[in-house]
Amino acid sequence: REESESFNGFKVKAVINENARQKYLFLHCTKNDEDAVVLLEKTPFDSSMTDQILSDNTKIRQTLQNDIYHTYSALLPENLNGVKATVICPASEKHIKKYTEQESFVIQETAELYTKVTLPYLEKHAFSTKWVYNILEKKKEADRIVFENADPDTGFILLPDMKWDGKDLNSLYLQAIVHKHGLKSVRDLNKSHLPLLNNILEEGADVINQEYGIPKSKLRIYIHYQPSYYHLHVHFNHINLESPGFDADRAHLLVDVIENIEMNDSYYQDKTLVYRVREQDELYKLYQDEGYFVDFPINTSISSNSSLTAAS
Ligand code: M7G
Repeated sequence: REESESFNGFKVKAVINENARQKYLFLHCTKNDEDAVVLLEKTPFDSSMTDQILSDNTKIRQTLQNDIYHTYSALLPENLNGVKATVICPASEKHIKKYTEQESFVIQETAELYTKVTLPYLEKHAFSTKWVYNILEKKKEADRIVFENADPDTGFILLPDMKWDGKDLNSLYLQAIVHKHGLKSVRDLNKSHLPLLNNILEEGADVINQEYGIPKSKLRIYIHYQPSYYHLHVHFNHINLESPGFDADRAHLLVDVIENIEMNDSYYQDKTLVYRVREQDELYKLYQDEGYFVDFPINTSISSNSSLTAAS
């Protein structure tokens, strides 16, 4: 749906995250007394448009000249000067926290800790997966579906991720969302899901090659643990995309997941899984209550005479 609207009516309450290198700004706002999260991100250059970028339509103003060195501030024409804006409204407290910069901690989640702490948490506190069911039931984003295998057990829908502008192939980002209900995360996977996982890997990669001309050797295909949304989905990125989501403390490559399960049916039920939580995450608080961080006090200084204390 392309409609001309504006940000009239949005009031900024706080800057919750910003990054000059990655060129994004996340804001906590209100609109009509409802909380909103607004994510602003400069879009990549379109390298097929260099003729237009370096043309009369781009206005430049010199800021420095020294010998052969010249710098300018440049104003590109509107169609080449994009900012992607994502709005979450009404946003819950949890959404605001999700996008707020904060300290991270590593958790080594044993099978026991999963059952005792994590599972009760995600059954109670996880984000709603309404948007996922809207896609699976074709109520939303139906026109964006790139591929569907409609089998209820081994099928999935492949479509562009909300994070992708749909244009720049170097930042290609698609999601494969499984049709099967009840698979929360990698923790639930075993040999019975291999046909599903292999379909996603093979059919997903084939379709991306056909539709976008990007071969499997250029794709990073992975599952998050912990995910934000506990309905199994697989991330497909162009290998050139730098995204915080593929860090070692979150991303599990789909080929590894498949091979681990092939070797051991209960691999993901038995394995200690390592991941990052952030200080405002409910899960972090629950692990704190569990005494998980007791051996590694976070805010206490080592010793008042220690040089480490002075340096930190
Ligand atoms: P995740 O691993 O559960 O959590 O991935 P993360 O968001 O913390 O990475 C969910 C993925 O689904 C993310 O890459 C989101 O950008 C994407 N996503 C989230 N929503 C709400 C939507 C949506 O409404 N539509 C689409 N197409 N993608 C979404």
